[in-house]
Amino acid sequence: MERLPKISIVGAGQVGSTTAHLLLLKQLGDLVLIDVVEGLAKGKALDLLQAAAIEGLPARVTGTTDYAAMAGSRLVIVTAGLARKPGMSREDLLAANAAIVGPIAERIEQAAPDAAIIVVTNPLDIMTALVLKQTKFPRHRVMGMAGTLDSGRLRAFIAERLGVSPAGVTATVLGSHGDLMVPVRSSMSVNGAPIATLLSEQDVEQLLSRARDGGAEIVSLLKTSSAYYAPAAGIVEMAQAILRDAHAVLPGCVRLDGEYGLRDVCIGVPVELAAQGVARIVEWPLTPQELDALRRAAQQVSEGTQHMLSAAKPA
Ligand code: TXD
Repeated sequence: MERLPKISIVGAGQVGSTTAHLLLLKQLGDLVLIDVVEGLAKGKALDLLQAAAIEGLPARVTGTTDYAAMAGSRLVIVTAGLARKPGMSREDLLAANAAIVGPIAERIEQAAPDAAIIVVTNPLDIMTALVLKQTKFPRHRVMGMAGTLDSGRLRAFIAERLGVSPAGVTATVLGSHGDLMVPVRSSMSVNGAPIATLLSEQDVEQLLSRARDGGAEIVSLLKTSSAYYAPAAGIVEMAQAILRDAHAVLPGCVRLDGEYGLRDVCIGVPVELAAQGVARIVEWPLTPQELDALRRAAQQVSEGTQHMLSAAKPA
C-alpha cells in the first residue's frame, strides 16, 4: 500500500474526527489521531478504518494518547481544547485553551520539528500566535484556520439568498475570527457580477452579519457543541492546498511582518499555500475602509495576545 504523507490531528473531538474522515475520503494522508481522553482517539481511528474499508479505500489510521506518535508528520492539525457553549464568546475560552495548546505546541516542536501546523482551537488568532511562539517554527509553517470557514459561511448565505450555486460566489473574509472579521466587500461577486449590482446594501449587511454570527447561531441550536462539518471542510481546504502543492490563495491566519502595514500580530490575510506551507502573503489592494477594519481587528488580537502571554509568564 502506497505511503501517503503523515498527518497528525491533536484533539479527536468533533472537529478533529470530522477532519480525519474528510482527509481519509480525499486520500490526503496517513492519519494519526491524538487525544488526552483514554480510548477516544483509538476508538475513532478504528471507526474510520472500518469506514474506509466500506468505501473501498486504503487507509492507515491510528489513535493514541502518545504525542510521540506525531514523529515524521508533514502536517499537524491542532483541534484540542474546549469548544463554546451557548452564551460564551471565543475569548471566554482563552485561559483554558492556552493551557492546553501551549504544551501541545512544545510537543509538536519535539516530535515533528519539520511539520507545517494548522491551528484550529479558539480563540483562533491568539492560539496561532501561541503555537508560533512555543514551537519557534518559521512563520510560514504555522497558520490558523478561520477565514476559509467564515468565507464558506458567507458564500453559503449569498448563494442561498440569490438561489445560485455557491461555486459561482466569490467572497473572502479576512481579519479576526469573531466580531472583527473583515469581509472584502470590494471583491464580492456572483458569477462575475459585483455583489452591489445584485443585492441592496441592507441585504448585504444582513448576510455579513449572519456570517459573522454563523458560529453562535449553530452553538445556540446544538446547545452542547459547536459547529464541525464546515470547520473541518475549511481545514481540509487548507491542508489540501499544502499537501498537493497547489499554490492556492486562501484566507489564513499568519503572523504579519509589515504586510498591510501590520507587524508582530497573527491575523487572517490572503496566503498562497503550497508544499512549504505559506509560500507568500498576498497583499490585496483593499479599500481604505477594509484596511481600517483589518487594522482594528489586528489591534484587538494584539492586545489579547499580549494579555495571554503576560498572564502565562511565571510571577
Ligand atoms: O474556525 C475555527 N478555527 C473553529 C474553531 C471552528 C470550530 C471549532 N473551533 C474550536 O476548535 C473550538 O472552539 C474548540 O476550541 C476546538 C475544538 O472544537 P471541537 O468542537 O472539536 O471540540 P471537542 O469536540 O470538545 O473536541 C476537543 C477535543 C476533546 O476530544 C478533548 O478530549 C481534546 O480536544 N483535548 C486534548 N487532546 C489532546 N491533548 C490535550 N491536551 C487535550 N485537551 C483536550
